[in-house]
Amino acid sequence: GKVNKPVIITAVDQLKRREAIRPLVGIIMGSDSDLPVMSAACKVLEEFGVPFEVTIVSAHRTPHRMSEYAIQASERGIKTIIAGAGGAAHLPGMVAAMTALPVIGVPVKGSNLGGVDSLHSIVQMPRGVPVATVAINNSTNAALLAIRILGAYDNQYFHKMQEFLLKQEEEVLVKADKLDT
Ligand code: RP5
Repeated sequence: GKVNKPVIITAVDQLKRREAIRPLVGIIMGSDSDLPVMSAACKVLEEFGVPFEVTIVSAHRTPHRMSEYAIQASERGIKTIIAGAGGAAHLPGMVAAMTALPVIGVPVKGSNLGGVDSLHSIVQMPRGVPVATVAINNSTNAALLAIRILGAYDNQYFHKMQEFLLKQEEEVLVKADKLDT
């Protein structure tokens, strides 16, 4: 009889539906359990008005989706990839191995080893394949770094980053002032 083949929706099929966004930053993560940590990066990119996409790509559970994503990211106009993963956090490194785009890794804190496992998995890359690694669970900094990368060739983002830094400094000075009085 006729066997129904499973419909495989590939990462690129899925993302093509969102083509209108023309994302510059791709946020990927190993599992939906990483979303609470990675959503801070989405928030920052939203605030800076950077078009981005976000999806789940797992190095271990969806290796084919991962290679497809990494290989096609640059052709789709992505300029920087932020990859979050916990535990045996191979996603950022494997994606960096398959694209010439800059990859920023976010070590996600799991339950047993406090995120040091993820940190070491992401930061200890071999010579030749760098991953820019931020602090454990600090996807905010991953987004800020991605915006700095965009800002190096796009004045719009460079100026927004300058404004952000001034505002941040001002906020701390106001706090210091309050404490002093
Ligand atoms: C990694 O394993 C994911 O990035 C996640 O941080 C961790 C646990 O994943 P789940 O078992 O919660 O799906 O692949």
